[in-house]
Amino acid sequence: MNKLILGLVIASSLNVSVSANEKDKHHKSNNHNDKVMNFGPGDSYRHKMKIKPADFKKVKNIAKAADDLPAPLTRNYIRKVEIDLNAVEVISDIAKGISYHYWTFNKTVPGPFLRVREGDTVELNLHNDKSSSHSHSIDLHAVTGPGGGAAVTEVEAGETKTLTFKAKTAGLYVYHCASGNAATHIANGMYGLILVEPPKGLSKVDHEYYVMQGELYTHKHIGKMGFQRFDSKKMLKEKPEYIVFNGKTGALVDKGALTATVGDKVRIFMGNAGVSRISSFHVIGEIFDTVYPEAALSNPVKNIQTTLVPAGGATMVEFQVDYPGNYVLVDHALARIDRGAWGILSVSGEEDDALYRGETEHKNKH
Ligand SMILES: [Cu+2]
Repeated sequence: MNKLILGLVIASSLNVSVSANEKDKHHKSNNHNDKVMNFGPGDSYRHKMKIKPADFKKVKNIAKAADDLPAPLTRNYIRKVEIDLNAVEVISDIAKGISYHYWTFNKTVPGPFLRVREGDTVELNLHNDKSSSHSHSIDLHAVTGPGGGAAVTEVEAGETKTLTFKAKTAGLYVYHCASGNAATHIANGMYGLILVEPPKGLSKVDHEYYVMQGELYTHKHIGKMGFQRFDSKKMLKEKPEYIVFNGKTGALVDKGALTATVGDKVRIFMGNAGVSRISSFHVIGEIFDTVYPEAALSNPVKNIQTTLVPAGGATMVEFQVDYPGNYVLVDHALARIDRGAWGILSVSGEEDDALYRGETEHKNKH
């Protein structure tokens, strides 16, 4: 395949036109006089939005709750599943006093956890809210076909389109907006996970949780108060100001913490939206009994400390909790916890001295 054809195929799979008209339509507020080149298909990363925060809906808490996901499927047959997703741009807080123009599926980051069975036919209706400043689309990594669905779901503000696909392969997959510039749409919050359960389902556990790592590229440095604009140059340099679990700093702390009781089996569906950083997922004070590397459900491995989650990938981890206390979920590239990449699993129950105990020097003298 020559270079030109390859470029067009990529552009069409991202469902973005390379024509000047189309670019103008999607990026009315961009400054196209800048002569800086970029080499990707479709719209430029040089995204200079000038929005009025007052024009968008406010969302009090952008974070998707870690326990907000559908229960395991109980049926043993395939069926047609209908899913409605809304692309909605909102204003919400990265941290107290630091607000941002998030682009979302259904007003949370990550978007809804989708759960279907291998062999199901999925009819996905994507609606773009009339207030949106951009067109949006969806690419589900569970889909086999051009753009993972993005080629048929590019929706302008106020529009709805339907993608029908067969969930042919069990696994845990990332979905995200793929409208040009795709990295920009992901960085602004348009991502989530879809689980395609194998025919026999997953093993029974006491708790399932939904966690996704993502990055925020704000124009001012981390901690700067006030409304923060998206900074496309920082994104190109792969230098996020915030790296967070479930959309914002502190999303999985205090009331957002994951919970369990000693003896419980816990499963975490963990995805990484990126757009740049690979996550080294770890729970401090725990060993994963079972990890499904890169979320390949057929190839579990045992007794893992830290597992990689690629940008645009996922993993599934399972472990029994044996001792009460707070266990910290992290990206073990640990400087990132200061950018927000951490959460808490709070375990209640009986202490087991044989498993873990602390003794002070004072105690030892008696
Ligand atoms: Cu989008």
